[in-house]
Amino acid sequence: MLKLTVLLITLLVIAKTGWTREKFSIQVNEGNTFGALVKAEPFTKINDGYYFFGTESLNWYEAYEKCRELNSELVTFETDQEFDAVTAFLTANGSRLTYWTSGNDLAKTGSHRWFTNAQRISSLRWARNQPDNAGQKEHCIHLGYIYKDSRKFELNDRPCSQDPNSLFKYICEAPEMETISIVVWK
Ligand SMILES: *[C@@H]1O[C@H](CO)[C@@H](O)[C@H](O)[C@H]1NC(C)=O
Ligand SMILES: [Ca+2]
Ligand SMILES: [Ca+2]
Repeated sequence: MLKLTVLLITLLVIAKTGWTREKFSIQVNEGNTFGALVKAEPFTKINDGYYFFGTESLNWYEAYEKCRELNSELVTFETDQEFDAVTAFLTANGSRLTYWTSGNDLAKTGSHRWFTNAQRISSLRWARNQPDNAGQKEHCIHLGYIYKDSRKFELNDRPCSQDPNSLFKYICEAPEMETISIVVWK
């Protein structure tokens, strides 16, 4: 009983006086605030993003699973600048292949969205007359040289699966980074 009373008083005193300073403070910031060296393999850094270029030809679902195995998702182009940077990288590397993105209108036909963030696709990088949902079967979005006379990478909708002519390479995008700083009193 006495022990308990002493403990209670001690606790009360501590609570009243309190500690005037926290031992440490934590701060979380978007991005790689201090430009720390980051080991990103197998991802390639392009501007602020990290991308993996899958070399197997797969349907959209298989491609998504491959990205999830790498703790990433199929690429989302939040801006056309990001699209231009990634396709410039491919062009510089001599690629004219076709690659899946996260874009689709599986939830509601005609409402094309990036699957990773549910944002409507407002890109100006569609190939001409696309998306056209040809044969009412095209619900997943890829990039490539869409027509014989295409001169650059553009977006197009194709069947997500069940189509031997819609097996594409894929681009995975790593999650964004945060910097956590811990400040302590010496
Ligand atoms: C870049 O080109 C090299 C050599 O052709 C090839 O091995 C590599 O897979 C290419 N990378 C991409 C992302 O296309
Ligand atoms: Ca992105
Ligand atoms: Ca199409």
